Amino acid sequence: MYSTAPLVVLGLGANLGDPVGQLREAVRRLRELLRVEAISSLYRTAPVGYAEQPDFYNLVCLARSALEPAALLAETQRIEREMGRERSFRNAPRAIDLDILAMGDMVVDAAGLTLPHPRLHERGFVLVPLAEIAPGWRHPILRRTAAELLADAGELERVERIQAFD
Ligand code: PH2
Ligand code: MG
Ligand code: MG
Repeated sequence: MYSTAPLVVLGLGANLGDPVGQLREAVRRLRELLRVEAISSLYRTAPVGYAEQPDFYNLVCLARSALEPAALLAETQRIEREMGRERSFRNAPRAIDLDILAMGDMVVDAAGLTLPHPRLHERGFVLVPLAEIAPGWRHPILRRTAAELLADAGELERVERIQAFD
């Protein structure tokens, strides 16, 4: 048992419909599920991977949860489903995407969930908001902080801060 529930890092993204409204609704639902401790600013970001799609709106959320990784994944997938997420192809546009990026210093390699997220250190839409709210957060495998990962990441996609989220 943890005396304090592990720190969960969640990445949220949307680029269909009313992306900002959907991010607000997703955060509202996350607050029912776990103890949200910090939310980054809202960012508008160029799509990574499949480029022929609208810009994304992204943010990162820090929370505490005693749920096991598989249980938390089931809950985040339920929220995605309830919010009308349709799964088509990898990196496709989406109404809402809730990614578990890390849970404490857990290292998990299971079907459907890899922790920490294998590409988080390459993505501006994760590193910029994460370094904003938790510059000293340390990657459980790379042992580098969010600020160090951002400084070392080289050229990243366009990431534009829009506004404080709440
Ligand atoms: N999510 C992806 C693929 N590409 N690009 C940006 N800018 N933001 C995202 O959230 C994102 C992406 C897969 O989930
Ligand atoms: Mg994603
Ligand atoms: Mg996802």
